[in-house]
Amino acid sequence: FNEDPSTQKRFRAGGETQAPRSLSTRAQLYERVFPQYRQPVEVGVFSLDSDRAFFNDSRQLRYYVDPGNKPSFNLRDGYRDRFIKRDDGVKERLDHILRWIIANRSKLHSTHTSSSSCTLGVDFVTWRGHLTKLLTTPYETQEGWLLAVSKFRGTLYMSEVETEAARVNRENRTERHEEMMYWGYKFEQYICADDVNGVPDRGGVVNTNEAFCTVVQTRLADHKLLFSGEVDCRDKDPRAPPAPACYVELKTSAEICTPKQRSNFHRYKLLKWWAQSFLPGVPRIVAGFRDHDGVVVSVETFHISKISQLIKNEYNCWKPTVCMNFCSDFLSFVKSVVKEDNPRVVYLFAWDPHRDVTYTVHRDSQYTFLPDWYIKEMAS
Ligand code: 0WD
Ligand code: CA
Repeated sequence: FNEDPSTQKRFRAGGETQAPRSLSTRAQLYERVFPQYRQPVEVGVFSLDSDRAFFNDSRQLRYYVDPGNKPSFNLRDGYRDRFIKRDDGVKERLDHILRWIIANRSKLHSTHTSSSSCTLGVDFVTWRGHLTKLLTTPYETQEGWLLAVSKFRGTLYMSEVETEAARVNRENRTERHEEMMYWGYKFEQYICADDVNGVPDRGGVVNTNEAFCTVVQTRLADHKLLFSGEVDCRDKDPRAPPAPACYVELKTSAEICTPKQRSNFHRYKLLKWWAQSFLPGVPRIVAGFRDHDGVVVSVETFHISKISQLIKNEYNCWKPTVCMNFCSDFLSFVKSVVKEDNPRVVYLFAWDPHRDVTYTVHRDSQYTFLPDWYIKEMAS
């Protein structure tokens, strides 16, 4: 925390407290022992169907079918005629997770809280993707973020707000970029079967509304976390370990031809891949390396537990401990700032590369994100 007392603010909410004004993101400040990160436990799952409707079950779970090392996948196939793209202008915020919480409230109470019956028994509720952004922040030089936080019945809900820059990028993507975003989903279709004994249907429609999500509970230092993340597929062997250890993350990336490309892959891409899968305890990533024409030239498996070894030869490379300590300190910062328990009040945490994290407070504004149906349901 920035300890300059001249810039500290005082808050009046449930007693007087002093909260720091900002948080540094300089990597060196977070080089200390790895914080406690409890083995993530899957506490539930949910599915979103082809119309983006929520189901409290695993109907969208798919099964991994080994493609071998040198498959012939054309990722461009179907882009024009067999692709239904989710409208990414629609902001769903935490809604699907909140639906899951309502459907599974009793489960959360009985297994994870001992006393108070009106709280969820967790400090933070968020998407895994938001935590991934926090983990990579000390090394990020391109894109900033905005995270809206509201406290409701003792739990801090954290939901991303699209930055102005991200909106401009989204609304001005090139045709090439639009198509390349499809390639990752097409790769999933080549690898995944809908049924445990089935085979992938490469002639089917790719519909990015469909999703299978795991809900996990864990603890980072003294922060109890409940978050959800989308899972691509699972090991189809019934003897595979229980979730999340049976899950497989699928990725595509440009083929690596030069030492410079290999170094960039280690320094930038593996950081994001590691952070995303480490958080929910997904143990492996299967990556398809593709050429400029969207043809997969090789497939490689990355074990999350081996990634930190793999990158150690890179000069000035990222460190998992920095990512986790920064995230832990950010969550402490949020706890110290967000004092008013009121779903209509949003504390907006903002970060731009080469800057500190700062925040502003908003009452009954465009940023309020906890829906009335959730507030009502929790009150009953
Ligand atoms: O509206 C938003 N700003 C967001 C919505 C941001 C983050 C997530 N979401 C929602 C989406 O509904 C999606 O179903 O959360 C779900 C995924 O959550 P997550 O697992 O926390 O997100 P993340 O780890 O960033 O992404 C996991 C996968 C991606 O796979 P790759 O391999 O590309 O990392 O979820 C997909 C994508 O396949 N995905 C999305 N799908 C639909 N809409 C989105 C999105 N906005 N973001 C990622
Ligand atoms: Ca993926």
